[in-house]
Amino acid sequence: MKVQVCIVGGGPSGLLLSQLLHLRGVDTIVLEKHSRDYVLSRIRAGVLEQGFAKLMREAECGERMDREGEVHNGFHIAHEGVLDHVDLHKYSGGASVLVYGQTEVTRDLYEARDRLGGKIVHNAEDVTLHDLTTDAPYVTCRSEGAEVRVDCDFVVGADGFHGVSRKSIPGEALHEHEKVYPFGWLGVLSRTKPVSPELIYVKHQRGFALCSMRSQVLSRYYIQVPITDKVEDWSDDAFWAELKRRLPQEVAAQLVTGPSIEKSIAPLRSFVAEPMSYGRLFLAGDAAHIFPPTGARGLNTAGSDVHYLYHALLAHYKAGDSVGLKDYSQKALARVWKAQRFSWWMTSMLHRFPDRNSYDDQLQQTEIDYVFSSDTAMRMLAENYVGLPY
Ligand code: FAS
Ligand code: PHB
Repeated sequence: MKVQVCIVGGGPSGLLLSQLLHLRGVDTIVLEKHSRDYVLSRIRAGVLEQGFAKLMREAECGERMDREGEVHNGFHIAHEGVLDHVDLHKYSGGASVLVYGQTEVTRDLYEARDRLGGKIVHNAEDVTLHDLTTDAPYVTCRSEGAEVRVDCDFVVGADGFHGVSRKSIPGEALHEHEKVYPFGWLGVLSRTKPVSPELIYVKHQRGFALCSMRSQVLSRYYIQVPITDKVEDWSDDAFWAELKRRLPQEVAAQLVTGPSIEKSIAPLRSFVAEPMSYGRLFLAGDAAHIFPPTGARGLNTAGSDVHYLYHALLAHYKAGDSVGLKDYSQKALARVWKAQRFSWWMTSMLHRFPDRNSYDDQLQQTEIDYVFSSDTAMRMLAENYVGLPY
C-alpha cells in the first residue's frame, strides 16, 4: 500500500499526529506493535500543559478532556512538614494546567481515529524501516500472519523509548545523551478521594512523594523507592504507611487509603537522542527523549514535537515548502532541552539522592526557600510547569 506518512507507534504521539494530518487531508497509517487494549492499559501521565490541551482541541479530540479534565491553577510543595503553595495562575500570567490522564487522552484519540476511519494496524510484528535516506522510504511488518509493505513519502518514529525507529538510525549518525537516576517511582492508582484538590509534591528525608489524581474519585500516588526495589516488595499497607510518613501530619490525617487497582515502579531517566531526524525519518515523543516524571514533561513534550512536525508536513504538502522538515530537529530539540532542564531541576530539588551529603541537603533546602521567597524564581517554575510556548 502507499500512504503519504507512515507512523510507527500508536501511543499519544503517533495517534495525535495521525489525527491532525488526517483532518488536513494528509494520508497516514499507524503501525502499532500491541493491541488497543494493551496500549490503553498503561497508566502514565496525568498533567497536560496548555499547549497539549490546545493541540487536542485542534485535533477535534478535546470535548471529553474539557468536560472531565480538571483545571488546576496551582499545586503544593511540602517540605520540612510545611505545605507551600505554587500559584501557577498568578506567576504564569494567567495560565493553568489540565489534570486528565494519558489513558483518557489515548482513548479519545483512538475514538477520533475510528470516527474518521483512520488506518491503524494493531499487533504489527517485526516492523522494519527501509531506504530512509532515499525519497522513497518504505516500512514492512507482519500483520495477522501476512507480510505488509507500506510505501510512503515520510516515516515518523513515534514508537517510544524501546521502539525500532531510533534504532534504525546508524550509530554514527546519532548522539545520545543520558542521565540515569539512582531511584524509581512506585506508583499506586486507587479508587479513593484524592487527599488534596491540588497536587502535592513532597521533599522528605525518607524520599520524594507525590499526591496526584485522575478525578475526584480516582487518586494517583507515588513514592520514591530504591532502583533495586520490586513492586512485589510493596504491599498496599506498606505503601500507604510509607506515604503517610512522608506527608505533613495534617495531610496524612486526611489520606483516604484503599486497594491499589494498579501498582508499578517506573525508573527515572533523562535521555535525548540527537538529531531527531534521519533522511525521511522523523522521531517524535519518547522515541527521541525521556524525562523523569517529576516535571510532568514527557507526554507534554511529545505534544510540541507533534506540533512542529504537523506544521512542517503541512507546509511540505500544501505549499511545497520543506524548510520546516529540514529545521524540525533543531526546533524540537530547543524546546526538548528546556524541558529536560526543568525536569532535572525539579528532580534534583525534591528527591533524596543516596550519595548526598550535608552540603547537598543545605543546597536542596535553599533551592526551595529561594523559590518561595522570590517572585522571579516562582515565575520560572510556573512558566515551565504550564508549558513554555511552542
Ligand atoms: P509511548 O511509549 O506512549 O507510545 C509508543 C507506542 O509505540 C506504544 O504504544 C508501543 O507499543 C509502540 N511501539 C513500540 N515499539 C514498536 C514497534 N517496534 N513497532 C510498532 N509500535 C511500537 N509522562 C508524564 O508527563 N508524567 C508521568 O507521570 C509519566 N509517567 C510515566 C510512566 C511510565 C512507566 C512510562 C514508561 C512513561 C511515563 N511518562 C510520563 C512518559 C509518557 O507519558 C510518555 O511521555 C508518553 O507515553 C509519550 O508518548 P509516545 O511518544 O506516544 O510514546
Ligand atoms: C500523575 O498524575 O501521574 C503525575 C502528575 C504530575 C507529575 C507526574 C505524574 O509530575
